[in-house]
Amino acid sequence: MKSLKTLGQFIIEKQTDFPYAKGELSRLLRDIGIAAKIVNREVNKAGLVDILGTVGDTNVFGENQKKLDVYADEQFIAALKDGGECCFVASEEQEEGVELTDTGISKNAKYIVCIDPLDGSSNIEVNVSVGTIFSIYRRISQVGEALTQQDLLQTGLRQVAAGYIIYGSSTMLVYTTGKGVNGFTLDPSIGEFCLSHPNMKIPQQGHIYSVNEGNYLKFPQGIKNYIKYCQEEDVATHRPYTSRYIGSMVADIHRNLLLGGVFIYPQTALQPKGKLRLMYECNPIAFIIEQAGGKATTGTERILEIEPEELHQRVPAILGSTDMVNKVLEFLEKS
Ligand code: P6P
Repeated sequence: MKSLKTLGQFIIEKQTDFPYAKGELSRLLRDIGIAAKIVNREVNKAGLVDILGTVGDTNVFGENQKKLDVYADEQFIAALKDGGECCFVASEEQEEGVELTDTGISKNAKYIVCIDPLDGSSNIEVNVSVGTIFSIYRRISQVGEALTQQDLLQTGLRQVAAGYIIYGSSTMLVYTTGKGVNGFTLDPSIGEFCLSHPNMKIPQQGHIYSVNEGNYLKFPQGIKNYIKYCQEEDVATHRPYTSRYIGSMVADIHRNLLLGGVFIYPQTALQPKGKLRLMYECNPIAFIIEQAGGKATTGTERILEIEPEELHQRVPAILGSTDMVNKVLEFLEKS
């Protein structure tokens, strides 16, 4: 009988990876896992009108019905506040971010969390997998000092941990602390995330390309040429390239991580910086992909090396199997 290893046990076991750690990062990851279970419960109920009602209604408990992404944002912020290890949360749902140091137990907290609490939430009403993406930094300023822009706008290389939760046919938490990528599947019968995908590695080559081809006419010529290459390659080598695009970044990335593939959200004429956010979509996913042996670039620079200029900035993204990302770069360079 294979032994069951829960997320909590795994985090404690891996604490030795950080000789100076005093357990704060372990507790922070635990807090994220707790919020993920709470959000998972509500995401799985979404659509059951008699329980959740629609936005603006009051639910059976008489509470005003919130949009699920607002609900998720509140749950993650509450869990981070109660856990006491996080001093600031930058969230897709919060224009300015939330400082937690004024709440007693967090005043000595040294971690900053950037989070997209429910990415792809527009897919909920059509029952498509959605996700949470998180990125963790250590504050640069001293505990007790005021937080600075330097604390909040660190390059992706300075992440101490990053991960995502995918609320799909099963709910999984996938994360890295820079020592590889591990995946945990929620076992609802015991309410625990259990290690199901140890040491995840993305295949060097794949045959899945993920891009919103509805934007094709607005793509840079190199991206258009790459898409045509995938289709022609199909005929020449009879190795079918498959276009798979869910419109939920976590779901597309998770599939490509397991099977191999490349996810592309380039700049377009209408979105010159692309659509995806650097701090809480591209940096954490880039950390995961690189730790799994893949590559993550904007098309001109490594995503993890970008010097952020503002909390919600957008960047173009080409992420996934190294050979496929390099092929996209080849077409971009040629054009
Ligand atoms: P489009 C969801 O809104 C999201 O931020 C990502 O999860 C997803 O990959 C992307 O946008 C989809 O964008 O323009 O293709 O609908």
